[in-house]
Amino acid sequence: MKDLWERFDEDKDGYIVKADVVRFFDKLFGPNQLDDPNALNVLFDEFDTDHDGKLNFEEFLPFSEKLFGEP
Ligand SMILES: [Ca+2]
Ligand SMILES: [Ca+2]
Repeated sequence: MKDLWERFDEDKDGYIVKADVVRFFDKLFGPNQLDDPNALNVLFDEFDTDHDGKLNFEEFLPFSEKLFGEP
């Protein structure tokens, strides 16, 4: 899981921002898979429980569970 976190947080600032998620998906699935920015916003806001616009590791865990179905 820490592994996955590090792949998302490529700039290693300790937070996942939307740009990190977009970059990760581009790498995984090819560019422009997230062509609906609203879908990303909805997904992101659902897990950004303190609404600071970024995901810390605690918020990232349920997020990755939803995406990849693993704890
Ligand atoms: Ca980051
Ligand atoms: Ca947050």
